[in-house]
Amino acid sequence: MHYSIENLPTYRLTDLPTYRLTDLPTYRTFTLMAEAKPYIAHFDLDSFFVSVEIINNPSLKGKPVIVGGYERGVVSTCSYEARKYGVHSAMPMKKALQLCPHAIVTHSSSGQYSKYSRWVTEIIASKVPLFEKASIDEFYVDLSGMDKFFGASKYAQELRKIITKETGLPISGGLSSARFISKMATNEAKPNGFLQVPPGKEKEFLWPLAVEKINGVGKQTEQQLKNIGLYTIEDIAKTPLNVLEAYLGKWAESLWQKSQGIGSAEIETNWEQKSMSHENTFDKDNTDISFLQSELVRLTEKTAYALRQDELMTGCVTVKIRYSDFETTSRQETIDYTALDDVLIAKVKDLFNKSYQKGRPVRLLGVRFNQFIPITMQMSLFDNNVEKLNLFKAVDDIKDRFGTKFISKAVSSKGKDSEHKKFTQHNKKKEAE
Ligand code: TTP
Ligand code: MG
Ligand code: MG
Repeated sequence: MHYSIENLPTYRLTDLPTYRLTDLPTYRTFTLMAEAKPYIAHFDLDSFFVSVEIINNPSLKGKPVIVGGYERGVVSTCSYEARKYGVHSAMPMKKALQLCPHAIVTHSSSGQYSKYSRWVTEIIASKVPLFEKASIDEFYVDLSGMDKFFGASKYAQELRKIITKETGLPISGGLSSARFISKMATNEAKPNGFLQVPPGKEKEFLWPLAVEKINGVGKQTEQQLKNIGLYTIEDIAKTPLNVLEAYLGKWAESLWQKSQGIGSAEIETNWEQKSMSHENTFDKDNTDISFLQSELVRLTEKTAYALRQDELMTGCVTVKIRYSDFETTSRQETIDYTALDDVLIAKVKDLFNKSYQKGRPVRLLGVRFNQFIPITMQMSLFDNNVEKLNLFKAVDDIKDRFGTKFISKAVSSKGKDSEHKKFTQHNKKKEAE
């Protein structure tokens, strides 16, 4: 039988027993003989927000496009054409437009990004048994058990093709024995490429690369490393660990290990099941709507605070109501990924209004979030959400110091319309040129 990714049965993660070659008791004996290594693939959509914008407006294809906030905002992402001018994510918009004055600035509702993100997730879930959604546009896939049948590299590449064919989004990928190497391979392969680092070739791939290419090496560490003359990953690998420790402290060991090509091959499989919730049973059963609503706000703020503490956004909200006779209803809806109190409070109130039977005394209310992904700062640009998120985080810091009791928030979106107008004008001018 010829297997191809097209004729595989479709199955869901949850339908399958979880297996992994490394979990099997016989594995250790097997490794001694065959040096079997895990096959971890990493995939990341290319210039994700821009690619979604291009699907909605194909005339943007091939042009320098920036998705970002308004004047005080920053670049969320930009097309590879704009990257040639030095524009990149998180750059102030003003600077980006100085570098690339003819760029087309665009924005969209985060709903589109969440929708496409979920679509890609579903395709991956239907084709592989073990995967992890690592961010809005990024996935780790364990192909260790598969390589015997299909060839892990062929499988990974076919998966990319299917994703692009079905959704229209370009995606790059990397394959190796460790998560961080696969992610770095993806970065090297971008845009629209694939790179395998075969077992045993890890150092060959890593050593010529600049130190800042290692995931987690930020500007500060990069500078520290360069100050002591370490520019490439090979330089790190050839520095004795104790010397590195003297400069970098604790972080030195994992960095040094990475420079040797050693890193985790674990896939987080329970990310789909994770949830956060708060509920409250009242001293006295209650029918007062304004009291119940204020409780919902309190429970939502508490849960959203926990969400932001873990740097997560949620994609699904559940409201639980238990009536005085113990009858319990739960209503759940998927939403665009968010970590914003006001968005979550509105959804929680909406779910409550849809399911509460007026007049019935309530004994307990509960709010639950699940479907988490790491926070993407510049989600949903229309509502100045970066500013809002930063505001909520600032309030969170005060809560950390003084406790949650004394704090309440006020959110303003002042100035949004005039800034919107300015950028619409910027684009109009560009189109006319
Ligand atoms: P990335 O995968 O980091 O970047 P990208 O997909 O735009 O480009 P590529 O992967 O080809 O290098 O982020 C995914 C999306 O997350 C991105 O399209 C927009 C959003 N994002 C922000 O809003 N702010 C940021 O600072 C970053 C890095 C990403
Ligand atoms: Mg991406
Ligand atoms: Mg990404």
